[in-house]
Amino acid sequence: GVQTRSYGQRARNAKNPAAKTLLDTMERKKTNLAVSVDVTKSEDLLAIIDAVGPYVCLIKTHIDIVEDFDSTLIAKLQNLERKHDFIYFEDRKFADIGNTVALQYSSGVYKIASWSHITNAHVVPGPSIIKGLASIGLPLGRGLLLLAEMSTAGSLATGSYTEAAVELARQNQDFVIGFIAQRRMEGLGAGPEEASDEDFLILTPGIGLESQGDSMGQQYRTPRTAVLESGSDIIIVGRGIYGSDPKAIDAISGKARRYMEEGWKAYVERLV
Ligand code: 5IU
Repeated sequence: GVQTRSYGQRARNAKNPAAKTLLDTMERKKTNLAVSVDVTKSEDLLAIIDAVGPYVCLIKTHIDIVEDFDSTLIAKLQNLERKHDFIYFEDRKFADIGNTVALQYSSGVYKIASWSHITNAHVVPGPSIIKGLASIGLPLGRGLLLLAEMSTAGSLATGSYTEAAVELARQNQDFVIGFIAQRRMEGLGAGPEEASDEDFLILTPGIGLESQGDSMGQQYRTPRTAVLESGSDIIIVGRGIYGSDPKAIDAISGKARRYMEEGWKAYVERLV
């Protein structure tokens, strides 16, 4: 297993405001669960977030799949954020040159930087993508995750590509707060004996208790495998929670609670 300091200790050392808020929220609510809500109707999006809100530290969105999006949706999302005490992660996976991603992040229909505390980026373009996003996000206190690995079968983000993502993060520790990855990569800080104050969050999608994967290359591992064996800090769960019926709100709450309990139990075990 991989050991780390507690979320609360790490919150106290965090310099980026989004990372600090996230870690504080995890410690306060005792949850390392993020729910990924990939639904196309704003009514379903809001109902699912309201149902899982008590059990999560983070809600992951794909705002561009909402068919009936209008700007009032953002205010409704923010009301749920206040009601349930979590923050947002728009899973935008930016991948263009610095100037373009700065515009995509700040402008257009979605104005992601104005409401999403955290977003993410591919490292294919190199350091310029971080520079572009930081020009918008840093003044707003936002945080960035780099895609170091993916959960899909045959992912090309492995080996030296993953190592390059870690290197880019180290060079931009004010804005880059962590990674989307399947494990805590070798040599990253946050260990109990760690002298340096380097600390990156590991957020892991591809988590499911009942299914091994889907027909389009997704691969699932359990919360326990991710958190205890692989050193992940936050489990990201989508269809494992809302999958069978996005209208079955009681079942969705129940499943969120179960994933929260599994994720937290694995975290507590890793601390000792
Ligand atoms: N997602 C992955 N794997 C990855 C990355 C992102 O599944 O490597 I990077 C996203 C895609 C989807 C969510 O929005 O996380 C997982 O949803 P399910 O739990 O429904 O498979």
